Amino acid sequence: MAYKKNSNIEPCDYMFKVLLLGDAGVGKTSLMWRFSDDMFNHTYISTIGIDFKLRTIDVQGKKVRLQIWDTAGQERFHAISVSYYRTASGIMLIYDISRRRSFENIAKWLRKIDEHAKEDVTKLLIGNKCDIQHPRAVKREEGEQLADEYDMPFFETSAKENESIDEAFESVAKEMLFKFVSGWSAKEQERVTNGAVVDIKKKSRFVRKKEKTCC
Ligand SMILES: Nc1nc2c(ncn2[C@@H]2O[C@H](COP(=O)(O)OP(=O)(O)OP(=O)(O)O)[C@@H](O)[C@H]2O)c(=O)[nH]1
Ligand SMILES: [Mg+2]
Repeated sequence: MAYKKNSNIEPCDYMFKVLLLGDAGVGKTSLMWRFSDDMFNHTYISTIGIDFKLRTIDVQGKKVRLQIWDTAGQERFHAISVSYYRTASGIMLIYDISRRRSFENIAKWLRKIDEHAKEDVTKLLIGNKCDIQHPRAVKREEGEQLADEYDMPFFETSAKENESIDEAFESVAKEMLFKFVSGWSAKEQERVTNGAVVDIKKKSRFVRKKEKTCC
C-alpha cells in the first residue's frame, strides 16, 4: 500500500463509493474499521442508520479514494440503506462463515441490489470471521461456488485477525477503476493495467461526464 491511512486530505485521482451489505452482526462495521483505521472492537455495537469512512489506496499507480458506506443489518434501517444503493460504484456483500443463515440471505441481498443499484455495479462476496473454524457453518467451497454463480470475486476474511481485508478492498477498487476507464481505448487500458502513467486529467474529462465519481 503506497499511501498512509491518514492520506485522505491529499488529492486523489479517483473516488468511488463502496457499500457494505449483509445481515446484522456479520462484521460490516468491523471490516470497515479494520480497513480504515486498523482497529477492531470485540463488543458488538449494532449500527444505527448508516456511517462512512475514507481510505486512499494505490491502484496501478493511481490514488484511489474509497468512500466506504457501512449500512445497518437490522431490518428497521433498510429503507435508509436502500437510498444509498444507486450511487454506489461497488458493493461488498458480507456473510459470517459461522452463521449459515447469513450465507443463505445473500440471495436476498442480491435481489435488493438488482432492484435498487446501478446495473453495472461492481460486486464482491466476503465470508467474514474465518478465524472461527469451530463451528464453521459455511464451507469455503460454498462461498466460492456462490461467487462464481454471480460472477463476483470471493474472499474469506477476518476483521479480528486482519486477514485478507486489504486484498478484498483492493480487488473491488481495481475492478471499479477498470470499469470507470472502460471508455478508453484497449491500448490505453492495457497501459494502465501494466502500471504505466496515463494522463488521467485529460482522460477523466470524458468519463466524468458519464459518472461524477471522480474527485
Ligand atoms: N471472531 C470474529 N469476530 C468478529 C469478526 N468481525 C466482527 N466480529 C464480531 O462480530 C460482532 C458484530 O460485528 P459488527 O462489525 O458490529 O457487525 P455488523 O455487520 O456491523 O452488524 P450491524 O451493524 O448490526 O449490521 C462484534 O462483536 C465483532 O467484534 C471477525 O472477523 N472474527
Ligand atoms: Mg455495523
